[in-house]
Amino acid sequence: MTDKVLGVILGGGQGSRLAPLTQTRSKPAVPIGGKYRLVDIPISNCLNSGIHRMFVLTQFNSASLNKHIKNTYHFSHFSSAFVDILAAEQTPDNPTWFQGTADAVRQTMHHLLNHEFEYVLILSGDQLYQMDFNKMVQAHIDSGVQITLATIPVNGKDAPEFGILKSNEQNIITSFIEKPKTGLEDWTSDTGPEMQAEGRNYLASMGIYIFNRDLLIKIFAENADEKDFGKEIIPRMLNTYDVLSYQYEGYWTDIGNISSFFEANLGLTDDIPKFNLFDSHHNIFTRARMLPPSKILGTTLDKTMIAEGCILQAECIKHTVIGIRSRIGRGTHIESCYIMGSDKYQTLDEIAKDVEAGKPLIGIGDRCKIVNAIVDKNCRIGNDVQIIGGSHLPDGDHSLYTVKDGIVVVKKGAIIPDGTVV
Ligand code: ADQ
Ligand code: ADP
Repeated sequence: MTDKVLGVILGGGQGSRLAPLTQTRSKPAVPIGGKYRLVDIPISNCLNSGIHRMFVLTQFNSASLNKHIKNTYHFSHFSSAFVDILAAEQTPDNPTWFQGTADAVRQTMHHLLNHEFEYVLILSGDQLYQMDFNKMVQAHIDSGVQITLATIPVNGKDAPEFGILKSNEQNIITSFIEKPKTGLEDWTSDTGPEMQAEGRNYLASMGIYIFNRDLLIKIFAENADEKDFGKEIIPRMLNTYDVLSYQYEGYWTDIGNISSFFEANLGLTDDIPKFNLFDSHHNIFTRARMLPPSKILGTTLDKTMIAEGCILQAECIKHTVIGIRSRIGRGTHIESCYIMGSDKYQTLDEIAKDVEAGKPLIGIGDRCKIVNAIVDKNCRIGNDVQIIGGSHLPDGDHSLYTVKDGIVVVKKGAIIPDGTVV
């Protein structure tokens, strides 16, 4: 059945809500969980569900995204599987970038139609979840509809962030409103006793859609000005077609901004994380790197996930995700951080030269204290540096770091001199 499905992953608009992590890379390439990239999540969900053909639509085509996809997703010559990136391209008909989610699919439709498929599964690139799409495709086919929307119960605080809908007893959507700012009380649904007990009384769109191929072609031909699925296409389709609500109740979170990205990463260190990387039925795939095991010298570790190839001499690391090839010096304390790691090790020669020139080495130096921070890749943090995020810090963008919601984000490749205090 999933042979008939083509996956389309919306890799992101400008990614401004994830800046500065998206300053030099496209959103799907943002590193998550110490060794993965955001795009690995929807791709892994597709592969685990038997959907082996997919496109990643992205606003700009970064070298790192290409390299990651090319080096990670290899399939047998005898299979039809592929993961291809389609970046916004100028053509005589389309002089502009993608103008929204639907416009991204419309502009790339000629590439999609080169493949045989009956259903297209449209996914967001910035969500953390482990979902079996087989069940959703089966529900779509069984109900005989031409459009299905994955939905999830949410509480009143979160509801204004999402498309909110109501459905009838057959789960056919009767009304839909994109991100309602007022009048929420009219939008409650019967989400079932378990969800209601958690106060989750609103049915939200997960931004995951199945369309029948022919219908999607027709929609794009007839509605050339509609740029967005949530704002335009879905609300209008309800008048003409039956749109099924496929209710999902597993863990799902949108990681569109710095604070949700930070929480999603630190959440991986929980005793039983809601997003479970240790679940062998829902593997998250990524690039296999030939890195040595991590080496730890005298560090006290608690609630910490450490990727491969690290050298840790720190005093203490708590509630933190440490990414590949991280190097952390003696006497350093790290708490509630996501340290992304680096792309390479320095040679002994390079280290000697940097020491002579008084330049901090790649990694984090000695006697530092870093709390509530994201440290992007390839940073050089000197000795005796203090970076303490928290609600006392005002939001703002500085040359080496940005503060958002009290979280300090040290920019990729930043060189933070010895003794700096943030
Ligand atoms: P949002 O997530 O706010 O709401 P949007 O910002 O349009 O919607 O993004 C959806 C996905 O498409 C994201 O992965 C985003 O990165 C990507 N995307 C956005 N613009 C793009 C572009 N120009 N090119 C390529 N990719 C692009 C949507 C729905 C809501 C629903 C939420 C659930 O509109 O109804 O509740 O998703 O998260
Ligand atoms: P990002 O993770 O920030 O998107 P890239 O993916 O572009 O960055 O860079 C990661 C890859 O680039 C690594 O796999 C590494 O092989 C290579 N790379 C980056 N910088 C260097 C460097 N200074 N020396 C060698 N390889 C590098």
